[in-house]
Amino acid sequence: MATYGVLVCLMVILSLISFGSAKVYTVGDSAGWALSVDYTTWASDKTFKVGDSLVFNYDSSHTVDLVSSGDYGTCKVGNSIASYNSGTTTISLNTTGSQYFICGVMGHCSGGMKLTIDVTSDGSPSAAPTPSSIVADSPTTMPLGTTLPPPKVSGTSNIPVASSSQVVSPFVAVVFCLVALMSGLIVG
Ligand SMILES: [Cu+2]
Repeated sequence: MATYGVLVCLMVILSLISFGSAKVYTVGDSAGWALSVDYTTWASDKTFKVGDSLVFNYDSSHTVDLVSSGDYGTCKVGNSIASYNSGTTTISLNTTGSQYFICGVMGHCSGGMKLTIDVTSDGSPSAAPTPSSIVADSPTTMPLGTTLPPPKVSGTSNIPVASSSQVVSPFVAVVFCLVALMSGLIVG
């Protein structure tokens, strides 16, 4: 009986953990890495963290060049730190700080093919100040709906149940599951 509850809890925990960890961002979404895309706008609503990655999709008329801040500002080509032209380039974000990408084809950077992102450390709550509607809704999708225990179980009323933080939510769910299991409330 209780085995089913344990399995459900483990699945919920694993899905929440994977949801809250590394993300893969396709630069420009379906438009890819191309002229006529505003990458400042594209990046403006995203929070990049260490462990995330960028995927550039582009045709053979473009390249992806990792450049310095100065070369980014002046759209200087031919001085890149690294340059890619395979058509599909995945950049792993391994360090915090700003990163600068331009297209190395003359005129394309000034034509808009330039992207800068700010990479923050993984697990930094202050990096995601905006309310997260997706994460806040996830617990309601648990297949436990009707058997979900009330917040106040075994004197754990100090758990920040209503937190909107992307970092805290999975943790709360994990604690919920553990508390529920230990209390024998989830019996499948
Ligand atoms: Cu280009």
